[in-house]
Amino acid sequence: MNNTACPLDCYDSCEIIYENERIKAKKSGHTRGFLCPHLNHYEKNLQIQKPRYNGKEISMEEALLILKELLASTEKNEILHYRGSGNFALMQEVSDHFFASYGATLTNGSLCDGAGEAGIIEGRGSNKNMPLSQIEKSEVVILWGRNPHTTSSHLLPLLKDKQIIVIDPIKTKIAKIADLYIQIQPRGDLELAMLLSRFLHIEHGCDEQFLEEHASEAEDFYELTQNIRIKAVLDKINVSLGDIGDILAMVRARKVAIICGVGIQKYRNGSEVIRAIDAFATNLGLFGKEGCGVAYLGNSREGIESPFNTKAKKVSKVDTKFSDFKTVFIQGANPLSQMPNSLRVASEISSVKNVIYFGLFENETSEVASLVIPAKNFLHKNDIRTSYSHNAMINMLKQKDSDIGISEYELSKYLCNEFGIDIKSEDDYIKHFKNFSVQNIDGFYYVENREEIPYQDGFDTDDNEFVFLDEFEADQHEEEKLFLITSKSPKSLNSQFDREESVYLPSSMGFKENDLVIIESSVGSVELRVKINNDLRDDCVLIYSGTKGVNNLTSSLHSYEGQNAIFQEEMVVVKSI
Ligand SMILES: Nc1nc2c(c(=O)[nH]1)N[C@H]1C(S)=C(S)[C@@H](COP(=O)(O)OP(=O)(O)OC[C@H]3O[C@@H](n4cnc5c(=O)[nH]c(N)nc54)[C@H](O)[C@@H]3O)O[C@H]1N2
Ligand SMILES: Nc1nc2c(c(=O)[nH]1)N[C@H]1C(S)=C(S)[C@@H](COP(=O)(O)OP(=O)(O)OC[C@H]3O[C@@H](n4cnc5c(=O)[nH]c(N)nc54)[C@H](O)[C@@H]3O)O[C@H]1N2
Ligand code: SF4
Ligand SMILES: [Mo]
Repeated sequence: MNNTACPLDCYDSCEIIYENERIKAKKSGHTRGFLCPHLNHYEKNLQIQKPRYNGKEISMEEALLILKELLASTEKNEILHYRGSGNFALMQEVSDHFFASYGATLTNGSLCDGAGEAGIIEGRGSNKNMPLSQIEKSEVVILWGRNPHTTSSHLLPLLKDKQIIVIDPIKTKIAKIADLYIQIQPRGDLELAMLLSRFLHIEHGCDEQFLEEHASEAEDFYELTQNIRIKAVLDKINVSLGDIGDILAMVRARKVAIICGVGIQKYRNGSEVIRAIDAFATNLGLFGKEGCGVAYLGNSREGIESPFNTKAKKVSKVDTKFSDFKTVFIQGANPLSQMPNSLRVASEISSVKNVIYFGLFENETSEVASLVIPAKNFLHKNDIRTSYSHNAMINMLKQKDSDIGISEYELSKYLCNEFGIDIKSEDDYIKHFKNFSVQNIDGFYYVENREEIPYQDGFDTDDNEFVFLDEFEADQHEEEKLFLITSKSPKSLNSQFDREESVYLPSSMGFKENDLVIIESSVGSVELRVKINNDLRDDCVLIYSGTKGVNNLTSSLHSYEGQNAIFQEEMVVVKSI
């Protein structure tokens, strides 16, 4: 069998055929015969070849023995297991099973979508995603802080022949071909969403029957939207009354898909932003109907029970106090680059006695680890995965043997055996996951019992009604500073692959290509060379995720809801050096 799937943390979760030593896209299904550059060049990336301890190369047997000894010589409450999303497949969690059963500490919270998810759950009672098959049936698509050419290219074929609205401070590729583009001021989305609901109400455009059945508090929410001073707010966020009129004219009485990304929720009030967008969708009556809905990052585990023991003490993965631990095992993550406030993280990690890195590639974290254990890549191990944008469950069969690295299962099995903890066979776990899927007439496997059209029977809240925001915090930021946008690069997947090295500035700021500048926030600073990008607003600075030093600038505070990182809360200044 030569079928597998891309393992990366990406909306698309593409299906792959491995043939004649080449990675190819599956022609049928949502993958549609093409992959992105990450997978097209995957095997050219240099993986860590051998384990090492204190800088010296050792064998895998020696590495496992040292790992066992480091764990055995640490008090259990001084061991932390920090797992990231370098590989998004389900078997990656098997190491949680060992560490939780052993008595170590795990992490909770999110560096990614947690604020938005919290807002969605507060409003709807659950985070069921609008699947691709429904987006395909829509007539109008609003891409709200989502950059499909970079982060979900398999959406693009579905957008053909639809009316497109883009709301994004950066004039992205999709913005350039949109029917309507709003170059909104960053963090203006909450107020825009509320004003859209307000004007929809004024124009008698709300779906009254839907509101009566599923959202009886809509009138109170309308009153809340009246607290916004229209002219002052529209001027501030750079949206005109004409824009509001145009959006409403395009969406009224149509099948509308609102596709949101993580950009809109990288702020302390991130949950409120998505909840306000959900409220607008509710006023339009977009839930439970064919071709309508809100797509975000759905819960990829919805409807699947974990076979692993993950009951453990947990600490936040956003502001982790690494120095509370003597031994930290880092898997599939590069916290020294990807966590907020990198200088804090570096100083915390420097006081950990044993830093163990279990990953594929060298990076800031492998550099400081005393024990480095190479993982196997997805072609060399069995796994199975789901997605946060569609409902397929895809088996990931091992394609070939390799002498390099160890799989998460083999490493966990070794540790479980050494410490007397029960662990089932790899096959049993994969079968367990498969049991939550069913084959459709199209031949593909899908997670069972997921609603094709979510919320057809009402919302999942206690009384099945949508719960509107009943208060909100108006945006306040330092007017004299610039917005930091830190979104995803086409060349890297966060800190994997070809990482960016520049800061992108509009030419209106007066810097020239290749100038060396220092970017400062109240948290820290970073020096980078300039690239000019006039798709940016005059008040925006873009530094992609994965750029070394970008998180020197970001704060390790949490979002108010959802324990999420807030990568765009800090404002910045740029100075020549
Ligand atoms: N090539 C590539 N693909 C990836 C990744 C990668 O690193 N590289 N990472 C993967 C991961 S982990 C994730 S979570 C997803 C995320 O994928 P997306 O959800 O697309 O996330 P971002 O690129 O962070 O942001 C998307 C858009 O939000 C806009 N934005 C920023 N701030 C605001 C704002 O205040 N308001 C509005 N309206 N828009 C704003 C940005 O300009 C950007 O165009 O992508 C996945 N796919
Ligand atoms: N400034 C800024 N910071 C951000 C973001 C942002 O947009 N801007 N985005 C945030 C988001 S959305 C996310 S999801 C996080 C992601 O942050 P992380 O979860 O830290 O992800 P990566 O940077 O992709 O690092 C993953 C590491 O996983 C390892 N890896 C890959 N495959 C495997 C495998 O099969 N097994 C093992 N054991 N290891 C493997 C690789 O060596 C790689 O270095 O970053 C967050 N940080
Ligand atoms: S689009 Fe996403 S899932 Fe598909 S190959 Fe690229 S990274 Fe993997
Ligand atoms: Mo993410």
